[in-house]
Amino acid sequence: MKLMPEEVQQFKREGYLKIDERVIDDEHLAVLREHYDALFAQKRGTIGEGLRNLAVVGDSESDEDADRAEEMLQIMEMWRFDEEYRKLLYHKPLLDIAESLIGPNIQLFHDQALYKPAYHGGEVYWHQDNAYWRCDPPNLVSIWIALDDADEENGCMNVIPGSYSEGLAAHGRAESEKGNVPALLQVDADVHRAVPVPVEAGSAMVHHCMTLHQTNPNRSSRDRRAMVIHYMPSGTRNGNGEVMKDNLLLRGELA
Ligand SMILES: O=C(O)CCC(=O)C(=O)O
Repeated sequence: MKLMPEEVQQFKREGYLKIDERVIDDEHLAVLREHYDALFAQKRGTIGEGLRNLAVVGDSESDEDADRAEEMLQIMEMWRFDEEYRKLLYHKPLLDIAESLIGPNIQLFHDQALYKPAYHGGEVYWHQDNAYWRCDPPNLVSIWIALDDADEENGCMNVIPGSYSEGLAAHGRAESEKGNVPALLQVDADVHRAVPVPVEAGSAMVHHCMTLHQTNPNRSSRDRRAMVIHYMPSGTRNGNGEVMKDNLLLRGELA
């Protein structure tokens, strides 16, 4: 499922792309949903052990006074917990998309499940992924896979087209987490330039690690389950300047 040249051009212009074809069929989607729900159920109540609530308000997620009325739940490194998610890293349609954008030698940076529950799903503030990651060169791409229909009502992605080529914006600490470590970041984005990217279940969008993006709270009656895989060209350096040679090689060769 290599991208067409005009799709690659669109990505190069805008820093994001909605993938028109399904990347996950119905049968596969049912399995991924089942395993996703099972992992979130298993980890409920274990904040700090792989599960985070990015919407928590307070000094820390474990703080007894923290307000957890909103939930923007995250499990990092799903592939380490579940074989179906490990296999997903090697799913051909996804790697073909990544290869079209970053070339044949592809390593995993990391993956994450981002679950915005119905009625009380929290916001993710405007940010560029590389404000967190500080990777060099900043050429990573993320495939954001919808496990439920994601639209403006339940918190689909919003992006600022073209922002990826405008440099790293000055991010501040997000208010919600106050003194918490690791802190969430946020930036004042020009929201007039923002466009929503609704994605149907089983489909995906891809964004560049310098693209400004955000998701709104979910006040709808529908869950918004999503899975994101962050791919990097082999040879990418981390924020300490080290080549990440130990990250999983998903396709091709180590640089
Ligand atoms: O899924 C979300 O709500 C946020 C996604 C995001 O920030 C990302 O994929 O980098």
